[in-house]
Amino acid sequence: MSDGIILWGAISLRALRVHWALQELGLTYQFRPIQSRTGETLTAEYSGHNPKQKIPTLQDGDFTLTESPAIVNYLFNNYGPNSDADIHLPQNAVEQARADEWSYFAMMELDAHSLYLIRRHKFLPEIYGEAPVAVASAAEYCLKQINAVAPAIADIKDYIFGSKISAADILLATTLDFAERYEVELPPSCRAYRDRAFARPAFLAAKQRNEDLDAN
Ligand SMILES: N[C@@H](CCC(=O)N[C@@H](CS)C(=O)NCC(=O)O)C(=O)O
Repeated sequence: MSDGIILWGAISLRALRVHWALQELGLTYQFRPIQSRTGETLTAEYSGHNPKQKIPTLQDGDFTLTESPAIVNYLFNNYGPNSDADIHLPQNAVEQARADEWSYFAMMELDAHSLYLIRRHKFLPEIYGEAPVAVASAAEYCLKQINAVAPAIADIKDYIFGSKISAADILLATTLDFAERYEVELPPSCRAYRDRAFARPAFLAAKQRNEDLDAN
């Protein structure tokens, strides 16, 4: 018996990515507003859904999926083709490759290599320990990577594929915002791109739901 779509994960930027995809697609979903570092990801029930004990996790009927970029792409690819949503799905191998290039850049070069390290060792030292040299190096690396793509982002008219937002835009815009939160200064083109994406009604609805701890 399917319960429809259930999203586990509140407050976190990575859960916000999934809320945003769901809102862009106009999908109805239940929300389990559990947070990291509260013990809520450690329960037997949640560990059964996500043994990594992290948020977000998506349940779609009997299908359970973790990793925010995988979830965002699944939602676009599974529900996008038959929806009225104003979104872009890659139309051929070249477009898919371009989407992958931006997505892996955001997830690997920014999120995993540098931003998560800054997050853990500068903003959560009581849990992960202080590592000032690693933090400074990660911030420098992150800024170098962002500056390298700033001209390409300046050439983006609205979104990566034109006037319609794609899954890759959700990953890129949220990760650029992540960088600014962690004190990596965004070039003007990146800030403008992030601000444009974050002004979308679907983003604003997603942000509100991500922060609604009384929800279900
Ligand atoms: N690669 C994962 C990372 C998930 C992740 O690290 N989530 C954080 C919140 S943003 C978390 O659950 N942290 C709790 C912990 O590390 O114990 C994704 O993108 O979904």
